[in-house]
Amino acid sequence: MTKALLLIDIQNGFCPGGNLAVPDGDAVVPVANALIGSGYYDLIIASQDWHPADHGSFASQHQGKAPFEMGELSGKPQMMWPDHCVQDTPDAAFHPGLDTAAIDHVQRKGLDPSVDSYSAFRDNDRAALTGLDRYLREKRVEALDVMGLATDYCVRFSALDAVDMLPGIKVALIADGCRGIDPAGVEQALAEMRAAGVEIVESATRLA
Ligand code: VGL
Ligand code: ZN
Repeated sequence: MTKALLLIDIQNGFCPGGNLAVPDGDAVVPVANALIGSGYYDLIIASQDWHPADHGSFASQHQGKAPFEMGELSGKPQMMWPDHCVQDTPDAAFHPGLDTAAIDHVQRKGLDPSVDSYSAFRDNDRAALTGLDRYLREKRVEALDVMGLATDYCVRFSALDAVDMLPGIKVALIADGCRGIDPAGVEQALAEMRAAGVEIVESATRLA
């Protein structure tokens, strides 16, 4: 069975010191490295939030808006984020402790300034695909483990899209390999993923 690990947005921007730091975000790095080193996976894939400097999810692009307020983007409700993960800046780079040499495929997302893209598979309008679903089909992936940052945003939407867009693939969440922005959001995200058929597991089950 072809098994893949999908590492979501393990970037400086989402780790302590980053522009959109997730509490304890860098704690996922040793979990990712242990899973990579275990030999359990046939493929290691990493997504990378990769925004232009004028991305419409940034509060800085909206008159009178502050980060973490709701606003609008292209006529739809949108969380206003601090400027983060701007292309070719250190904030967008993978965490320096991550074993990036082991990554087989990088999927960038969030390039279109007019729409956000929490999922590594498609934008928040579910219109433009990134191509990751096609890549996983081409590689005949049968089991996909998802982990990274942030549980309540990009991890959640990526895992839900994997179930939706890749029927027949077993999708699991590596719970100890994730950290979230908002505790209530994390609880809701876990419930949604579980309800959608995502198996919630600990990394130890892959390291045995
Ligand atoms: C993310 C908010 C904005 C994430 C990305 O990686 O979870 N969250 N951009
Ligand atoms: Zn972003």
